[in-house]
Amino acid sequence: MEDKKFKRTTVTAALPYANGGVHIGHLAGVYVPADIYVRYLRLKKQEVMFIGGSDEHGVPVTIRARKEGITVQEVVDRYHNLIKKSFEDFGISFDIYSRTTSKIHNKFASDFFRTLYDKHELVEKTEEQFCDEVTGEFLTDRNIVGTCPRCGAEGAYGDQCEKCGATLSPDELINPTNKNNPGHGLVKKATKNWYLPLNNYQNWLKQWILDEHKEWRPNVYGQCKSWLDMDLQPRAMTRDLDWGIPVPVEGAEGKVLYVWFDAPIGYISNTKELCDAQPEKWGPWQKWWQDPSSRLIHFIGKDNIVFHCIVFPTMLKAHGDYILPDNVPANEFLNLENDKISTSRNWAVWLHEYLVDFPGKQDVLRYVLTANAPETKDNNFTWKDFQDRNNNEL
Ligand code: B3M
Ligand code: ZN
Repeated sequence: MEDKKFKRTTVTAALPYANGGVHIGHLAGVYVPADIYVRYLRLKKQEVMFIGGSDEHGVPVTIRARKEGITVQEVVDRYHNLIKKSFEDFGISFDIYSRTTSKIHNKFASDFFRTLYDKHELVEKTEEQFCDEVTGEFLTDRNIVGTCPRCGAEGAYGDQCEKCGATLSPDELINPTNKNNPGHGLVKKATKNWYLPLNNYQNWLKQWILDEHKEWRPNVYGQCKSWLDMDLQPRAMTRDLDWGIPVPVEGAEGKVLYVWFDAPIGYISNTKELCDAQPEKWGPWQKWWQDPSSRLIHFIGKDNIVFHCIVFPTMLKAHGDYILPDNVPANEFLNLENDKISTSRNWAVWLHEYLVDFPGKQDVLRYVLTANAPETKDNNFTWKDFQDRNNNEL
């Protein structure tokens, strides 16, 4: 991954949701490979910045708050601090690890939205959306559950059935109801939101990815291709929620920026935070995001491909001042003892617990997760394999 036309590399690692700790699946898929790459560039004396941070908006943190009976702010404070500390103790060498509830980020994301809005790059649309019949709150796809129309499983989400993997829309669910208030019925109400017209960028995306980035990993390229072979639809960049960054437009009271709009901008605002704090070391933030001699690389898990390869680049392109990712290495998933890792089922090896149970053994975990990295297919972590590799290989 080297090229004479680039002078420096801007490396991002997906921002974990601050709704729980970080587990071995996150580490193997994103943070360990990103850290290895960054350390390699530093050893080669290349100019590099490694950006991380917590994703503190979105539905997952609000669900966690309801579950634990605490405020959303308490949730994000708790998990941001936990994640930040465990990355530090584990040795993921971020140059900055900040958060999307920061003031800098709030303003940055808000200004970014306003720029797209002022350039008429966003389309205003009023649509019918599901809301709770009793409380009147609008529900995101994730907060709607019902019976899966494909496999008949109960508890399928409005966007996906976890049992059979089908992609769904809330309209397809049988007996849809509010996930957080299971007794409540749903009704539809009209609401205005602002959409990013991905359809207008489809030809450009096809050329940029399918023609100009054939070197991307097959899993990434393949997923992009299957998206781009269909007709892209405008995607709402605002939501009727009370947790998030307010939409900076008149007539948008009670609406916030879509989490997938604000979170990737977090990479940029975190860069700005670092550059503002140490200008002599890092220079202006624009150097890392707007200078064509900077190479942008996003390390992510496979479930984030569409957002980093299609949605965020379209935002950057529509804005007009930004470079685009040169590569988006995405890994497959790591299973634990042959079962899918799951935060909600608490089936995971949590980094903060590992650090307590195996003091001083950071490198053993790094080694095992690297030797067994889920690069081309889903892989499996077992304690037996961990033990064998430690005893026979290290
Ligand atoms: N927080 C999803 C995830 O943790 C999301 C990534 C944001 S990266 C800008 O998988
Ligand atoms: Zn199903």
